[in-house]
Amino acid sequence: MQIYSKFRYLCNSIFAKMNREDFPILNQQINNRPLVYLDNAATTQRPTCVINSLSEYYNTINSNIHRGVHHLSQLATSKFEKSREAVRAFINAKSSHEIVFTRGTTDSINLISASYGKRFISSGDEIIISEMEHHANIVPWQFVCEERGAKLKVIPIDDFGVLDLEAFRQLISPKTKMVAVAHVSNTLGTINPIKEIISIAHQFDVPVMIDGAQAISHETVDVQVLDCDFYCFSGHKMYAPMGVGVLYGKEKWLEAMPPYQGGGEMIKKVTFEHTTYNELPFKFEAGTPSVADVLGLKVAIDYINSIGKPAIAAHENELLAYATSEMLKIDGVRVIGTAPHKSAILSFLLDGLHPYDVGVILDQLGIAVRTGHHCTMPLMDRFGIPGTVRASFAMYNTIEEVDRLVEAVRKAKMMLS
Ligand code: C6P
Repeated sequence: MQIYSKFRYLCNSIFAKMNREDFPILNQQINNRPLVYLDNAATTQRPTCVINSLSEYYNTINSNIHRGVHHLSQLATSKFEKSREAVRAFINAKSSHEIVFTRGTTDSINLISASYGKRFISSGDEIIISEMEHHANIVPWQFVCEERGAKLKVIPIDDFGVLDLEAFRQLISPKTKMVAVAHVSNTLGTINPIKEIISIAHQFDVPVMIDGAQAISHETVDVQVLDCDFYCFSGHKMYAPMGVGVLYGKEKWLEAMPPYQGGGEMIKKVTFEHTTYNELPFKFEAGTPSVADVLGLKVAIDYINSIGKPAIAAHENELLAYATSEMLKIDGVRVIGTAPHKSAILSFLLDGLHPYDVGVILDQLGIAVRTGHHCTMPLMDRFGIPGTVRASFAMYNTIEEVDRLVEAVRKAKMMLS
């Protein structure tokens, strides 16, 4: 508390409490204690307006889209396309044709890697990722490498969890056909210098795909300013329903890439001899999408905009700074991920204790954190650790909850040592 004035503490609490009222799930007891939900990097909770939008859709609109002349189908279609426009504006894409709805980040990256790989990657080519990538931004590229005879190259990181840009400059070459990196690391919280990475890659005419899963609810994302070629994210990490994600792609790439899946909606004309494909973005949206979730995504975007991303980020940064300084006061705590530019993620270990055991005690005390490798096994190998305990913050978390976390970690240490 010394470095946090009472005034800042109070302001932080008021901001979180105003938001908390919108999230009914937070108002419950887990193991006889008020829930402290600090697993927001895995999935955020949904505000009432998003939850209500789902039942409203099924109660009053439910219909398939782009198919019917009847009223409900037209209503659903028009709302679906309004969501696309809301996403376009949210990330400032040039055109709504560049917004493809998917099931989530994993689905978006698989779409890009399979489709781009088929058209643009051949034997001897190279794909660059980083040492801090989530499995969703490793394995799909390994598939491509295996299929096309290409090679995966990895940008190393330093002990703070910062990308080695010099090493990146050395890795990129005329053989490079794609650079795919996270905007924010889900395990370390590092905010990567993606604008610089994109600019370096573009000097070699190499496109860049950004995995924005952990950035989208914290960072202001402007795909035109970034000049990224692809940007992927999931709705469920930004207060929207599970089951919807976004792939942004520059029109020139999406036009040049072949469809990912075949089926209804992605075609223009089908005969047994030959099929032609629909225009963007429908070429990449085969089959019936999760309409209710897509509509819910717009409600979540409106909700975030009504609070303001900069205000949300400022609040979370305050929580992160406070949590980090309080946690480091505990003997034997080691923070994994100490980059100067970090988002709302605090990964740590307690000397000699397995993260899983710590997580179980925290759960008994009503605190939800994630433990383990966080789908970043190569990163765990880099640090020579089995996993971490990860607390991740959102707009509704309070300083008091950080105090509860720190107190619980002290208790876990006492019980397990
Ligand atoms: N990370 C976490 O607890 P999906 O599952 O498709 O919505 O998102 C995958 C994904 C891709 N990239 C990054 C950087 C991510 O953090 C995630 C999801 C969650 O860290 C669940 S493993």
